[in-house]
Amino acid sequence: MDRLVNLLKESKYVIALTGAGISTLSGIKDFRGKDGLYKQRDADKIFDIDWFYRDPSLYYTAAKDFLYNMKDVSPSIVHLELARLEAKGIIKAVITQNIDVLHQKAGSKKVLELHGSLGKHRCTKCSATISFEEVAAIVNKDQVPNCSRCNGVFKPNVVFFGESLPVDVLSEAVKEASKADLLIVLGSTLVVNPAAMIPGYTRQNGGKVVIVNNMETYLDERAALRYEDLGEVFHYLSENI
Ligand code: CNA
Repeated sequence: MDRLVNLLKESKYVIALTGAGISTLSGIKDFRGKDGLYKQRDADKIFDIDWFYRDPSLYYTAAKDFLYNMKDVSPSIVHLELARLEAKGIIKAVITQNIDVLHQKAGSKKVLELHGSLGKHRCTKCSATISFEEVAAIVNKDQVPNCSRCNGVFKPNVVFFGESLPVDVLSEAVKEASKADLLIVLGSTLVVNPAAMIPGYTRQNGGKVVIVNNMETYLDERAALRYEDLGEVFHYLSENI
């Protein structure tokens, strides 16, 4: 891991690309990991936009215990270390596929949320907005949050499968990854596009990619360094950089 420490110290522009794996250390299930959500039946429907419009209770029921208990969830050592490395000037930005707002909770300043976040919910009919806390209170009573003005259903500001990514966030992420001389991919299977293509922009411009993930990814053979265990790597970094 000293090689990683040296690489982080030598690099001029380090970007992190994070996935659901880093939040398993905070107790939030990922999708494809060993205890991931995809082990459940019909899990692929939970974040599917057609299913959401057909039956929003499918999403809210599944997400209740896993995402709407967020006020009790603390950032993991990975979130905290990324914020510390940003404050030290080593990391320039975090590009995340996560929707759980834990990077901001940990103190990261520059966070690009490719798939949106649960911070806000918007009425699908009249576009009224409502806070996470208000929605969580309703969802935790096993109800679907509906708009008090028009009775439309509230949808989180999250990119569901079948929806496009916010263009401005994606283009900024591409710009940051292209500038990076080192991109560290953390806790992602790199199968969801276009996020999975982000490391390509770094490599295309001569930058290196490091992967920390306990399952294979399509980029493993092209990574400068590869590690399995996020907890182990970030404990080491916390003591050595
Ligand atoms: P994924 O496909 O579930 O991959 C996560 C990876 O992390 C898996 O390979 C795991 O094995 C690995 N992993 C888990 N814990 C560790 C650990 N301690 N050390 C090393 N590796 C570990 O998730 P992706 O992020 O690649 O997929 C993108 C989806 C997941 C995005 O659309 C997200 O919005 C979505 N998602 C987000 C959250 C969240 O915000 N916390 C939770 C679940 C899903």
